[in-house]
Amino acid sequence: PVDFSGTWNLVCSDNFEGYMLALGIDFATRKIAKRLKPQKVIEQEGDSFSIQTTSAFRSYFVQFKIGEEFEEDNKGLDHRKCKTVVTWDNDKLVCVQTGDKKNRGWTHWIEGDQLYLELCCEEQVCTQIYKRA
Ligand code: RET
Repeated sequence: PVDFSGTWNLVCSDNFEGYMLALGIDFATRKIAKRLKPQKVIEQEGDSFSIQTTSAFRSYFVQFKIGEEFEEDNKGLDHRKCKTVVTWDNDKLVCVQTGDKKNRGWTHWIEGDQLYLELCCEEQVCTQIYKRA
């Protein structure tokens, strides 16, 4: 089975700007955020996860159990509350964030020594690649 646990550093990001625009993130925040190289610290214990995304500017923390819906606050991002659920699709972690925004969610998977993150909101898809610290 896959283990996402560890510390991961962003190495590349495609269309984060489009994703942030779809979320309605303001201009000033987008200008700062697009230059950031966030670090992810993932703790996985069975089907329990905590994911800390840290940057010099702002950070985001989320905690969940596979298959258990929770209320996500998206604090520090767009602050829109979502009913969120994360499930396994084979070895991919698939998150659906139901709320005001259509087609909102993300998928995490590992290929080789790289962690992939695809972020979706409305018509926008952002793809990020992280490497182990
Ligand atoms: C930052 C900086 C401030 C503006 C925005 C950010 C985006 C954070 C995102 C976090 C995604 C977290 C996920 C967790 C699970 O893996 C970097 C905090 C918009 C998109 C997908």
